Amino acid sequence: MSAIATPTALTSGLAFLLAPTPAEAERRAQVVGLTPLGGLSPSVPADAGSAPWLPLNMPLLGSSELASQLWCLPGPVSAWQHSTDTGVHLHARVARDAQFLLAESRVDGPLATQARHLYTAVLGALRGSGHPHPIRFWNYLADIHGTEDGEERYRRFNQGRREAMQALGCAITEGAPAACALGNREGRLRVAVLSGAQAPRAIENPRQVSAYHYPAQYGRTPPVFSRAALLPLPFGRDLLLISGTASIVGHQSLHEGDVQAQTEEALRNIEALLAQACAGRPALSLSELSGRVYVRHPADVPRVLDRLVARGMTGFSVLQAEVCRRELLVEIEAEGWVTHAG
Ligand code: 3EB
Repeated sequence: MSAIATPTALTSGLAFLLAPTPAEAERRAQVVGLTPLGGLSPSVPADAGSAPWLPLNMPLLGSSELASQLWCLPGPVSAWQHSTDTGVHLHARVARDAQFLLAESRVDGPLATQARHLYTAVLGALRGSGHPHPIRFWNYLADIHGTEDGEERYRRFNQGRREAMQALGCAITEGAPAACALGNREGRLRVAVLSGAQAPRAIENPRQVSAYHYPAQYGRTPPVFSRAALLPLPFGRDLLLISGTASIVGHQSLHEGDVQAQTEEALRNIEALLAQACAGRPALSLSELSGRVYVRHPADVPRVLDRLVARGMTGFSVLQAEVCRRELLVEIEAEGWVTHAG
């Protein structure tokens, strides 16, 4: 018996594939009869494939085996592209139950303005589609610790994002989508979003202050994201999308300078989210997750991998990126399948 009454499940299922390259991911989707919606990859060659792919523009530190993530659905998809007069390029693929949309800022100018225009365009496009509810955002910006208008660029991004979400009537506290935000090496602000006809269940971490309630010491405008999103799917299992998770307890960064302790703390945070997501259902363990680990310093990779492997976490690819607080050395994002009680 399914314990979930609301939100309503997608009817056709949503899945993701992990593969070494975008082209290989699309090939594997075809082999199993799934239609590509769109994906993320450390780099995206010109002959990547047909789906929209977001280039992470960050070095891969280790195996490429699982580095390209492709979201897929059974059944047909349609595609559209559009450029707005505020310099936002949108590229989407739409299926019956879900939509994957890439947005790229193609203008210079203040990051807060770019973020506001980009989120306004994205949320406007979602609203006009049959898939108005954002489930999961991926955010990538260059020079994340740089200063602009007297404030760190990540904080300027937070301002633009929140202004747009608020103006368009999106949830900016409880019910916000899951997300990550990382610093990469390329100039353009790039965002991907997975959206659906139904809002997912937003999950918070009892060990952490909700990010949308962070005090002003982390910026005048708090970030807008939930710690995880649980998306009801058919066939007896739901998709858990865990936001970027770091060594933060309460609202404070812990274990400054100790990457192994930071990794352990991030894993405790993920375990707390698994407990929330699986309450009343079969437990899900760290070893059943896949995802990405963002490491600030390449030299730290062996120490991070040591902690992951100790927990049986072999489904992760490791990338070099700047996590949004300077003292944070590692951030982990993950996906997993929560089975219904049975
Ligand atoms: C944190 O917990 C670490 O701004 O969208 C994680 C996930 C982080 C998402 C975002 C930021 C974001 O605050 C940083």
